[in-house]
Amino acid sequence: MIFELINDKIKAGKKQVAVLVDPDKFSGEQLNALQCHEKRIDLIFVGGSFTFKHIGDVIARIKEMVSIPVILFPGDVTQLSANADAMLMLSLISGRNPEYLIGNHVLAAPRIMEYGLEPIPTGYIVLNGGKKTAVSYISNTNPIPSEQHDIIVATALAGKYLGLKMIYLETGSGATHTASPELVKKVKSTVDLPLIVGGGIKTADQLTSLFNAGADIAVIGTLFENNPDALQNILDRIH
Ligand code: 1GP
Repeated sequence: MIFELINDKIKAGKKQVAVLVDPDKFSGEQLNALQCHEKRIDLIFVGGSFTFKHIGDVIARIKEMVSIPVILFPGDVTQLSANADAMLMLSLISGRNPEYLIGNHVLAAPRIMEYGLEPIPTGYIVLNGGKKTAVSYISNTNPIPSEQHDIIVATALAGKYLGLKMIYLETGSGATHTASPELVKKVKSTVDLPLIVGGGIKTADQLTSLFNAGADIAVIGTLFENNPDALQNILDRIH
């Protein structure tokens, strides 16, 4: 079970790096980099707010070459595949759009069961990361202003009380800034759930300060997409 694996690493005090693959932009260079750093990448997330390529084919290509767990990070019900090891069952709890709180989940549920996928219930909290991102536009939701710490912490806490198993703090793909370490610390100390942080991470320093503040999993997407080799430097620094 992938959730158990994630939790065991957290209990052992290990911070985890997740690399985000957008199926539309997947390349041979990315595959090489995943192979090259296989031992130092903990998870591969696959998906995005807006993709059209066949997600199952991309996952099959990855799984042929690397044994890192692949977790679906689906933007909608078209992004499901039995080839993945698990999926983030995302509730977009920062938003007020019922389609992203229950509508898509109803459509997806029979296929999740048929595929035998492990769903990991995750509270997805989108923060204002400095510019309008695809996730806000496509989901038709407003991000929470990132300085509104009390609202963000309360949202994460509500997610915990609703039974969600992980919290994902997101400033959006390609964000100009990440969630602040101060905010990460507040969320983690109030809501003791596995905490994923993503959006705008470009340097080892950012990664380290998010980890030190309490993030358990940091997601790197755009940097890996634009320059797969950049991963080397970051992984060297943090390991
Ligand atoms: C986006 O959190 C991820 O959903 C990763 O963001 O693309 O900015 O790394 P970046």
